[in-house]
Amino acid sequence: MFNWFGKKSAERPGVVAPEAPVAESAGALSGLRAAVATTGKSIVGKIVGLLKDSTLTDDLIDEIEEILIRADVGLDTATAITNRLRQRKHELGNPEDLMNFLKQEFTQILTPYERANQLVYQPGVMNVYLVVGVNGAGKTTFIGKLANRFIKAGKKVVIGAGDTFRAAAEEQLEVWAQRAGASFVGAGNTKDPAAVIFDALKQARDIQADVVLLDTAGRLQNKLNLMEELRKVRKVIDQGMPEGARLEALLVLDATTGQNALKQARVFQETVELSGVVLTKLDGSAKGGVILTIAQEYKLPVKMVGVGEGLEDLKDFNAREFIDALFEK
Ligand SMILES: Nc1nc2c(ncn2[C@@H]2O[C@H](COP(=O)(O)OP(=O)(O)O)[C@@H](O)[C@H]2O)c(=O)[nH]1
Ligand SMILES: [Mg+2]
Repeated sequence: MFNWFGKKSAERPGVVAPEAPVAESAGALSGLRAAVATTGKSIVGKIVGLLKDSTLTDDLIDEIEEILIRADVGLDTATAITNRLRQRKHELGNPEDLMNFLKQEFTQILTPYERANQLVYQPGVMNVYLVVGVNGAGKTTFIGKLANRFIKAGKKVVIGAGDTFRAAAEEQLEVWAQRAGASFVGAGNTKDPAAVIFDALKQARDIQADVVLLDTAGRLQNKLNLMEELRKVRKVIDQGMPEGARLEALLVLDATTGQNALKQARVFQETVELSGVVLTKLDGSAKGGVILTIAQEYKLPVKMVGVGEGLEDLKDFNAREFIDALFEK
């Protein structure tokens, strides 16, 4: 396992920068809320429906477990919750008590990650964000959205097209860079992602960029190649970051593929020390329960969520807001 926060970074992050990348707009809150609504219906709505005119029996608890699993709360997490529910079923006579119990359970799972939920940006140094994840998860789109955010906050942004596997991937990223107004470093003639990332970091040093966003390819079919590639990338980043620069490695996960994506995520976790997760396509996904699994079983904070395909469709994750939205009637 590599230490992604490497020797060049001043200290391990975790402290949220006083200067957040962008002030939250009023729309941000409703964005997360709207995106979580489908998951809320698929968990809380269904459970309330179950309980309407009956008491909490073991059969009902089994059904609750199934509902949780279907919403992509992982098996271990769902079982742990329902085991505790079995122990306390006599105290939880009505739907409201049960909702409070679930709310408490979810809060307990997410609270330890509350401080880590925010993407760290440290003013005055170069902030490098390496973006990893399987193909189609939404890496390139996320980079475009994040670039847009930082640019709007007045930051100088360089984007490096480290996905050299598909030519179309580079073009797509360049379009996003143009839309956001970020500097773009493409692959040119090379097929070597490490070389592109080397160039991007050089460009970032030359123009004294505040932010460097590095895209990567996510071909899991060849796990060894992928790991080898990421190791090389890691080495180049370490060499290319100026003194004091800080690095975050963000895993992009597709909320609609839930548990499957998570299994694949292990590969990245084995290779890179991840600082957090970006959960994309939460809009319309009924599987937002995966956020609980990410915390409980992967010990990772969700930092941001994608709630659509547009430039502005990126929201900061906030555990309290997420839980409130889940339980909203
Ligand atoms: N609805 C929705 N679609 C998204 C979101 N993020 C990405 N996508 C779509 O998912 C597809 C794959 O995204 P892309 O960024 O190319 O994935 P990559 O292969 O990981 O770089 C594209 O069609 C995106 O428009 C999101 O938050 N919501
Ligand atoms: Mg891509």
